[in-house]
Amino acid sequence: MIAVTTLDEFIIDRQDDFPFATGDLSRLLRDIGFASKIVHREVNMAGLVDITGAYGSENIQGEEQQKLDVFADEVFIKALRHGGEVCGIASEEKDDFIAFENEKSIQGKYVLAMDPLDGSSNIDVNVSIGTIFSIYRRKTEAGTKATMEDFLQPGTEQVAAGYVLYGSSSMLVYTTGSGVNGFTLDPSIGEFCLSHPDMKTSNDGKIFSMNEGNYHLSHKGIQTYLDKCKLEEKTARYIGSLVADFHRNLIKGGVYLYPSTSKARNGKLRLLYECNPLAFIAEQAGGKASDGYTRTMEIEPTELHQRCAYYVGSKNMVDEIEGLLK
Ligand code: AHM
Ligand code: MG
Repeated sequence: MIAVTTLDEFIIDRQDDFPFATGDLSRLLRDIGFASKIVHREVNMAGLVDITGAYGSENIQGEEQQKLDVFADEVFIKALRHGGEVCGIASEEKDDFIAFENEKSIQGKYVLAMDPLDGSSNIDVNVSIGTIFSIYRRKTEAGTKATMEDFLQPGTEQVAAGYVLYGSSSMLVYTTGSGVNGFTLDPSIGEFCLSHPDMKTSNDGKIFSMNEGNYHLSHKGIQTYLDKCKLEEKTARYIGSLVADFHRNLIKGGVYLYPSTSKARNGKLRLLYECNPLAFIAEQAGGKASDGYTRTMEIEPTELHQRCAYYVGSKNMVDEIEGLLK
């Protein structure tokens, strides 16, 4: 028999790294692992059952919601409400945050921000999609309802963050601030198994990932950077699914760019649900994340669905972009 470390075993082993840990964070991470297995199952059935396609409603950003977005949102909320470790959830799919009122959850020490299914425009065409999550310690007293103050914390306050990639195989990657570890789902036993221990990204990379349809709408500095990448014969890779683009670049070395444009002054991606969690992972793997001027995790959020320009990946590549934006 081959020795494998499952996600649950790993989380329990790591709990001993935190003195005075009560196990709540460990339980929360396990709840996320469980919920993502259900989403994985559904994503894999997407072509078979009547679940693909539009759900017929729009979310707060005015984007059409897909059925699987709604499904994933509900699965995570249910699992976390049941778990009782978080007192509230902010989701990219919901206009406002949810403050749990049940007896157990109101005592929860944490809040969670998530994009339950990122890249959902890719669902119908069988391209990888993902879940992104970010966990903060609450600011308000346990036993009271969560408030906006609990969610509007800078990324530096994250206690854990991660993503699940539903791709050629499904993977869960997370950090609690002491390195990054990746787990691949073995569907035959229904367990995430440690496959990528202590993930590190290289300081330089060959890959640049941007929707170049936005080239002419972007800052001169970004245009210069893209031109330079081409002159240096770097590799262009853009899936249009942030989790998948980020994951590839993390492993192979590269940079992902979603700049502000003349049409979208703050870019497209959301600080709380997408940028901060992946910034935490990038930094923990030795990379960097920035809006071109400020370290992503130091941006003070003022609203839940705040957007920001985003450059993330290999450190020297992000440094170079920052230099060109000056
Ligand atoms: P979503 O949260 O509505 O799915 O949007 C986020 C996605 C990212 O996954 C992806 O990197 C980006 O939007 C692609 O945007 P564009 O189509 O403008 O290139
Ligand atoms: Mg998204």
